[in-house]
Amino acid sequence: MKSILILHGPNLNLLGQREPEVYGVVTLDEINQRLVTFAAEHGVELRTVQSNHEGELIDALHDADDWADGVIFNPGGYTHTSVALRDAVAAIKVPVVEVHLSNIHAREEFRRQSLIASVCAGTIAGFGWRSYVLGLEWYIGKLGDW
Ligand code: CA2
Repeated sequence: MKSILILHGPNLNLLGQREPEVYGVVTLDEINQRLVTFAAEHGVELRTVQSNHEGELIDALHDADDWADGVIFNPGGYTHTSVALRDAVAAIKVPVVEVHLSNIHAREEFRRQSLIASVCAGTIAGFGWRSYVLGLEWYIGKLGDW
């Protein structure tokens, strides 16, 4: 069975509780449940991790290189600041898809730059929790070779 890591960065544990106009009303647990169900329907095992700590996110990326067939990563605010996370993504062999709930290109100037994007297989932004589903669909197609 193929395995994918869903990696959520800082503050995403607050989803559904604050700023629903920007990030929606669905909680992180609900998003994870929906993704696990969708993946299982396609014969893919998911592991989900959320951390507010840069080093823990780096460790999760390094670990994923040993067991995962793909990573879907929302680096949160670190998207725009973290050379260390960029280096971690660049250092692993497993492909990483960057996802964002909001359309970072339609927001403040400082969110328009991603330090992560150029070392990822691709980026999906602006589709709420469905950004993660679109990332999964890419892996499911790729891993199933269609
Ligand atoms: O749109 C995204 O997914 C972001 O990665 C979310 C980050 C933001 O810094 C990025 O620019 C874009 C922020 C995540 C914070 O999530 C919250 C959720 C509820 C309440 C407050 C913050």
